[in-house]
Amino acid sequence: MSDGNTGGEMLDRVLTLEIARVTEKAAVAAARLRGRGDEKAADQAAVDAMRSELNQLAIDGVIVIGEGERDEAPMLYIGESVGTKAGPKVDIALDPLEGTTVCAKNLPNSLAVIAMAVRGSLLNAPDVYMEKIAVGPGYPDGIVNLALSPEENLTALARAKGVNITEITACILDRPRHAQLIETVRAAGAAIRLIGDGDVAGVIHTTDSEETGIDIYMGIGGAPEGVLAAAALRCTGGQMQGRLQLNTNEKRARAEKMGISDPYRIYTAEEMASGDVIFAATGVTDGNLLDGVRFYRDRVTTHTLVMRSRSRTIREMRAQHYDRAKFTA
Ligand code: VTB
Repeated sequence: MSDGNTGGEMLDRVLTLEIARVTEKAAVAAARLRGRGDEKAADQAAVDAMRSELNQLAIDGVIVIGEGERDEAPMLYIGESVGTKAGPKVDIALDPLEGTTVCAKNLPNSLAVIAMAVRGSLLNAPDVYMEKIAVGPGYPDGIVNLALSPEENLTALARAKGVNITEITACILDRPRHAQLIETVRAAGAAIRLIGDGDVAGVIHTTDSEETGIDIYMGIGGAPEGVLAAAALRCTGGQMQGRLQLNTNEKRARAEKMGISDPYRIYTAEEMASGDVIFAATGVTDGNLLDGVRFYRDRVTTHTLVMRSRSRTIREMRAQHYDRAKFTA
């Protein structure tokens, strides 16, 4: 698995183009069920489409972050093998429909997402919560740190950006568990963009703060989404930390089975997704970074972001697909 560069194990660069089909298919399937108030149906459609496309890829893949543990998810479960096997051994993290609720309500920023890395490079995180903090590229190392208070992080960020803290905007999931955090951030003087769902998009938004208006992502969301966001950040630059919320014996035991011995460990983006990582996301509903799927009389259009950590290439792909569903069904 070489693309001609030297040093470290690498993924075949062709995968950076092939991977787009996987999220495109999932996004189109979910988008057909956009705004219908049925989260399960939209999610299932995305899962089916992603799985069938993934199984056509020339990879020997194992799902590390997927739809759940084997007994709770019939498809794309953790440990499932995917791909034709005739290709490189890779770890896969995916979320066929990140932001199921926003998709069901047809609100912004639901995505179909996947990340791929050399086998053994993605953190095997249990499906628990993770506390996260992330900023975009261009700041000194260690500018944000989960061991510090939200005020300290915001102050350090404002100083590094050369602005007053009142010019900083934090993105936070709108949840009752964040009441204290929200109060603290506002008291410190920063503004907040509250989002209903979709913290992978929230983290990615920090990487292009001029475009999105978001400087920092803070708060507690899903751990699987944390690993996906870390994979994205490895490709764009930026810094992220995550700490699993292992607050019961049961959760600690589950984590231990997955090889996590220190329940309080703070992980950097590099520790959650190391080595050569490829990341792709296709918009399902319209969002700040990606347009959603559009349906026309005879075609469907998709908007996809494909990134690779090793080369730091960020590609935006707009595709037109002939709408077979309408003409051959
Ligand atoms: C976040 C968000 C997801 O779960 O991770 C969130 O990014 C966390 O869980 O889109 P709660 O909904 O329980 O707060 C989602 O909303 C759904 O997976």
